[in-house]
Amino acid sequence: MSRFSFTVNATDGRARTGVIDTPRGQIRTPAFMPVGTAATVKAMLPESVRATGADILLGNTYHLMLRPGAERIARLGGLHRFMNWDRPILTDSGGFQVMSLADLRKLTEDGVTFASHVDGSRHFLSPETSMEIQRLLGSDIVMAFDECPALPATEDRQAEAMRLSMRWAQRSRDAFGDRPGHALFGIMQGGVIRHLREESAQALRGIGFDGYAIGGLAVGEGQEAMFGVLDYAPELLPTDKPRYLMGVGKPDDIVGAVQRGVDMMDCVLPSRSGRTGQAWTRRGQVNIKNARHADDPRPLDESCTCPACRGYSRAYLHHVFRAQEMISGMLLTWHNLHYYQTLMQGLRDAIAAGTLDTFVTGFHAERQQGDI
Ligand code: PRF
Ligand code: ZN
Repeated sequence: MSRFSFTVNATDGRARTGVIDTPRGQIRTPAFMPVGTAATVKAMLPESVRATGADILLGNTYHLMLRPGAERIARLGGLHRFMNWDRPILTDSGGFQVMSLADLRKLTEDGVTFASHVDGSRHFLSPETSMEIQRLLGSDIVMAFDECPALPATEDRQAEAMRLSMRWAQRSRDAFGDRPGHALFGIMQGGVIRHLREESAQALRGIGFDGYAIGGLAVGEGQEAMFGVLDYAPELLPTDKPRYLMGVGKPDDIVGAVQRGVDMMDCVLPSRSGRTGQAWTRRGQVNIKNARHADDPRPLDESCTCPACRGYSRAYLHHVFRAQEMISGMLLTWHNLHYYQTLMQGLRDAIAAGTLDTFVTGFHAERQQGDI
């Protein structure tokens, strides 16, 4: 029996709900993965992240290799022990972050050299070094090393990046080897061009992975174009393996992606926007720094059971944000992650009950009403 497996328990249209079993615990799908880039979900204790309902976190090869270093984390017992999170961790492979964060990048067939955004030091990432770093971290779900071009890009550019990513996917597979209990996910590229997505899916299926990510979306194409790709891309991938949409998204992006057959997602949005005074509720987005909250004794959302909504008024959240108190980021991040996980549970329950359409109609209707 394999120690990493995926079971689909119910489907509703193209949407699926199920469970990924790993040696570190179950991941209920569709799953939202909070981002713990630098071995922390910023402003949250791991037990608090768990209390919001998260089954798995995302970590970043790029950040951790630069600081504090993968060898050091390995010596200290691995990333789970280091950050005190004993459930599953998925790590991104680094290429995407190099392209958005590093300086002096040089891309070749072999890999990418770059200067650290932390201290300017020179580094090299390739399929082989990325697999080694993710092994040292002790990641449960390892991502193949890929290249994701920003959109808009010419068709030639999108084709070239996709084909390089597919050669790198084979090298990632070879370098990963056989590691029982650990999974390797391939990443589909191909931008917004259908025949490139088809070619990419074909290449990945030929190599064979434990799961399949859809990369190269939410990079500037807009929701309509993203949904356009998601109308066919998930079905190009094996039905019996998890499908992971990388770096998505806003609540309505998540709902649309799940409707189209996506099983996993991650995004910095709930945690990052919590620290900039943005809250997400079932009635839409709330900017807590707005003066209209200064005297408001009501919670962010009276139906929310998170600590921020059970114990604090909008007036308090407004005050601590304005005063730049640390509790501001803590409470808003907790609320946002709680909201995201509540949404995921709602989606899972609706798919299981065969009532996803009704759920989605209700989701949009509540948002349409606007904030209280
Ligand atoms: N590839 C990798 N990580 C990613 C992406 C990708 O295409 C994206 C695109 N939204 C986010 N994170 N490796
Ligand atoms: Zn709340």
